Amino acid sequence: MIKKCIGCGSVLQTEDESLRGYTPDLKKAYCKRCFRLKNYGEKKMDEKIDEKKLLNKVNKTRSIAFFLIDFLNINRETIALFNKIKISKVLVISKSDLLRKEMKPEKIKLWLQKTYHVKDKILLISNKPNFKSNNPLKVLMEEGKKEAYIMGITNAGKSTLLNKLMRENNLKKEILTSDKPNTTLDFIKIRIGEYTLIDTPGFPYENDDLALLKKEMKPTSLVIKPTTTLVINDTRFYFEQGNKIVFYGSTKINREYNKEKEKYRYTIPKNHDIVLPGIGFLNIKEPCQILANKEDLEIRIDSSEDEV
Ligand SMILES: Nc1nc2c(ncn2[C@@H]2O[C@H](COP(=O)(O)OP(=O)(O)OP(=O)(O)O)[C@@H](O)[C@H]2O)c(=O)[nH]1
Ligand SMILES: [Mg+2]
Repeated sequence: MIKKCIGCGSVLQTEDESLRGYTPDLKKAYCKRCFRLKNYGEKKMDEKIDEKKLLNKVNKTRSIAFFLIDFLNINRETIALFNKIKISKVLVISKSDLLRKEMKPEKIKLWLQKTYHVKDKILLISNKPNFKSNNPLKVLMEEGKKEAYIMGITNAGKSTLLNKLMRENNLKKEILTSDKPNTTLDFIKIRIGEYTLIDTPGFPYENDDLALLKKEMKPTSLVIKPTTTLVINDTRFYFEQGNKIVFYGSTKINREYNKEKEKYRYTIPKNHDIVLPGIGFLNIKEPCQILANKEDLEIRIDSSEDEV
């Protein structure tokens, strides 16, 4: 009989230590990798998740998909991934405890509809008890579905959501969660009453800063002097005129200034954001011209209260 690791969903095996699911003893609940990740925070295997295979499999079903993204990772690229899901789908903003308190759910939903043309249901969730989360099980009931895939980019909080739902329904099982990418490696089926929820491996996402933001997102005001280049990680913005801008995202990222001119010109309209995928965004109130080192920067309407 096939037995799966309860931590990552891999089929347990005793044959090859270099492959997924290895355990020295098939009686164990976790594979060696998950045991080490759970107990020592260690993660050695560099896992590859096959995005196409995952989507093909889900798109062949009649289930519903909940796609999780945290607010700082909402951008063109992640919304494009969401749109590759062809069955009924729901966009779930995870880790909503990290949102600024002024950001009201209804405004965020309107902004998503306007900016990214999201036509599907939108939920806001958090694993923190003081945040009033929407309940995905309620959506299943409303939609008359019995089975749901919990999808999303890696580290979005999919397994954490399932653990929370299991706890609330007095189920003891616990899927492994961590702030490292690709913790879940295969489908993990969970039965909650009449519903089946399936945890899935996260979509790979090029970003080293996924888990840096731990507390409520605080804006950082930046005063930019004329002819100055603002450098945030590997993205550079040369400002011809001075400007006052606000950075939303983790304060732990690398930020510095220099004077180098860059290649690609952008005209930023009033009240727009420059998106730094996975890192955050720069909120520009006053229209300006910038030169950047990247050709395909995403510029979008900002999500602040007054604009939506
Ligand atoms: N602040 C906050 N952190 C959360 C929340 N949900 C999950 N996290 C943290 O986010 C990290 C990733 O959580 P996981 O549940 O492992 O994410 P996942 O989507 O299953 O990740 P993969 O299996 O790698 O695709 C962990 O460190 C969690 O503690 C939340 O609601 N709020
Ligand atoms: Mg997971």
